[in-house]
Amino acid sequence: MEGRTASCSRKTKETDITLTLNLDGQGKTKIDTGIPFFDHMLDGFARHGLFDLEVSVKGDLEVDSHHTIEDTGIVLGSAIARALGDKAGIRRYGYFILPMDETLALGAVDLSGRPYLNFQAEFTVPRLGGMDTEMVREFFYAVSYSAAMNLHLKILDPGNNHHMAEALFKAFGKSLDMAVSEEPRIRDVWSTKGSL
Ligand SMILES: [Mn+2]
Repeated sequence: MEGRTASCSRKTKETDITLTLNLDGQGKTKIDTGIPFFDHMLDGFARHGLFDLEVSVKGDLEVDSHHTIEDTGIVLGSAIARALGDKAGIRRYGYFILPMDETLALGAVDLSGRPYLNFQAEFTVPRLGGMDTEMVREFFYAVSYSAAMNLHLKILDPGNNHHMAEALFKAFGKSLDMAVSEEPRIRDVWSTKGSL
């Protein structure tokens, strides 16, 4: 299936990342970041956004999870921007309220070209598997500025920390899926400025 696809790679002394994203996929994933919990989060994002996502990361996990997760966010944001191109004919805005048992998460996206993250979630454990919970925010911050998107993520009802992290990744996937989807009534870019 043809689709809006981008492949990006990035190599530094801290991480070596290759990533392929198809915005018009079917939720197929092949993810190996070296952090199984982070793989689980990226899988939830792609599977529920109906994106095809392949990610391979060799990061300095002997230090901690920081560089691996932040840099994966940078590369994912770049791939989103590249796959979107000039953003003609897309909805631009997307939102979702995602329940996960007791937990309720809100996601809202504007593919505005202006990076901004509003993140409100308070974790009560320092780590989930091999992923530091403070890296959930850092990941989405990296995605937001790298893709130049306005991203709001908020836990409306807190609960289990695994549920909160997973609900945020899935809410982001569902919101982004709506924002990148095609609006047949719009032929050009949906902005009074004429560009996004
Ligand atoms: Mn889970």
